[in-house]
Amino acid sequence: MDGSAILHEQFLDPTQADCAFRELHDSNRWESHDIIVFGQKHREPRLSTWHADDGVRYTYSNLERIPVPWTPVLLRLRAQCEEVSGASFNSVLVNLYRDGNDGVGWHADDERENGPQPVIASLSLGASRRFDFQHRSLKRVESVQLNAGDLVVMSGLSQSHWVHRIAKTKRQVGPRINLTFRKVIG
Ligand SMILES: O=C(O)CCC(=O)C(=O)O
Ligand SMILES: [Mn+2]
Repeated sequence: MDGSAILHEQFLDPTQADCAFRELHDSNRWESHDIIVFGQKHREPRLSTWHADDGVRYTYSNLERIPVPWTPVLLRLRAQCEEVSGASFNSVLVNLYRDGNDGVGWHADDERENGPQPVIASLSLGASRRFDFQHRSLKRVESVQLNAGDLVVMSGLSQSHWVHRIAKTKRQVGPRINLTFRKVIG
């Protein structure tokens, strides 16, 4: 891949992944938001929260996210992701895909606030879902199954040359949480 996406399978062992999932699932104050895609307003098909250091702002799909405070579990996961990636992160978007009707369409994390070649650490908890990448010009698609505890670290040109998605699925799937740690610039 021109741009890099490195998969660390079972970055969290099953017990750690399960604890983090349950803690976030039960105690996070999940928010539901409207986004604007191709000029049309939609309810985002997932719940989420945005956590950031002081003064960090982030807007995607015309939605400006208001940060809520970090929690101990999020700070612990941030430190672990910083250690393995060698990057530093000032924010995390936490997403809850309640079932197969939730997903996120083709997009790249290429908003100005992410900077030109962002390092993004994406940690999966809960149910397994398929993560697809599509090359913007070659249209080639590559897919990987993300299981609880798996970490994908995207860097380099991965956001400028590729888009990615979590497709909705008719399969019976339980809830999945994904955390994308980012370094947002003001
Ligand atoms: O849920 C995932 O694995 C990806 C989420 C994502 O791409 C995003 O929130 O920008
Ligand atoms: Mn993304």
